[in-house]
Amino acid sequence: MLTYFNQAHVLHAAPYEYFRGDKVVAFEKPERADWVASRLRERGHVIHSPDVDALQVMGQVHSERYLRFLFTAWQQWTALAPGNAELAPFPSVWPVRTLRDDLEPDNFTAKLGLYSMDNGAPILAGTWQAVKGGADATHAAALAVAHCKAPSAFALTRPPGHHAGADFMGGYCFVNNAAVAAQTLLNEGAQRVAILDVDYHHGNGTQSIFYERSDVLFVSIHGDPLTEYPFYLGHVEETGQGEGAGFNVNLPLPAGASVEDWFAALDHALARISAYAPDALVVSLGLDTFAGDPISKFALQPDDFSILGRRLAKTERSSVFVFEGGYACVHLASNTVNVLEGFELTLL
Ligand code: OKP
Ligand code: ZN
Repeated sequence: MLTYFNQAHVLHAAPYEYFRGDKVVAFEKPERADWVASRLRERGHVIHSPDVDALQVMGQVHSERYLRFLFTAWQQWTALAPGNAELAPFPSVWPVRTLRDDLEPDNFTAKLGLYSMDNGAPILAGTWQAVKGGADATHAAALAVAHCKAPSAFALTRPPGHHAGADFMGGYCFVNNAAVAAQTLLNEGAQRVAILDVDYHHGNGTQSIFYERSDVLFVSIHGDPLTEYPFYLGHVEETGQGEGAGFNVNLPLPAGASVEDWFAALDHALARISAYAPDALVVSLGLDTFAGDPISKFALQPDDFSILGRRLAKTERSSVFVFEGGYACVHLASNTVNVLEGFELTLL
């Protein structure tokens, strides 16, 4: 599959994350994307570097103050104290209910908390470049599909994006690449775009960005937020608001759900997408539904990823695949390629 690879991704490499009360080696690491890139090359897929600038589209799905903060955060942080370049600033205070989020404080830690949903997205020296490169790769993939250079394209990038909202980072995510892809397709003439999020974790950022819009249908299959990250969004009754009423579909499954139940949810998702009759499809392609994923609890096997690709192809929509989660080092690359090849071979 035509792939746009964000080579700047290596510039964002968190040394550790907080997990079950402990500091552990980060699950979301540069090798993830490199493994997938090598596997794609081995299998003869063409990999391009993005040669476009996504900044304008990023501004359509994120707030200006948030993007300005992301762009300047490392510089603000290192200007504060001489040793700061050796440290990763994690947020430690958040404006939850009753606290004001309309005013941007002067204090750096306060700003960091204002723009974060959790402590899972540390700002590092190269974070902006990595994240901007990811948005560029996604923009390029969406442009290629919009301009009919290919029926489908893959944005191979990290860190992932689907937890990032218009105004906040979190859950490893900074810029919502799926939203960038959908907005690009609309800008290029699509009337309606569907986003299918198959990552194990609910795409709260994507849902919230499009919650009051009818030009983007968001459909997600994920672990029940009552027990699974991101916890505070992703329930069945969240169906959209205002203009967007009826254009948000959550299909949560209990942690430990069977493969059969997962594919039943997929059928339901695809039926909803089909009824919407979108001009294009964006797939938030998380591979953490794999049985061997270290932080997730679904049970898909390698062959199931080929089946997923085949079922997606049956929708016969121009499709942009955006890489999201997936943390099982040994199988991540082959599972990803199984989806993409399952899709392409069915189209042929
Ligand atoms: C990202 B994606 C905070 C991080 C807690 C977050 C999981 C994010 C998954 N310490 N874990 O949807 O695969
Ligand atoms: Zn995930």
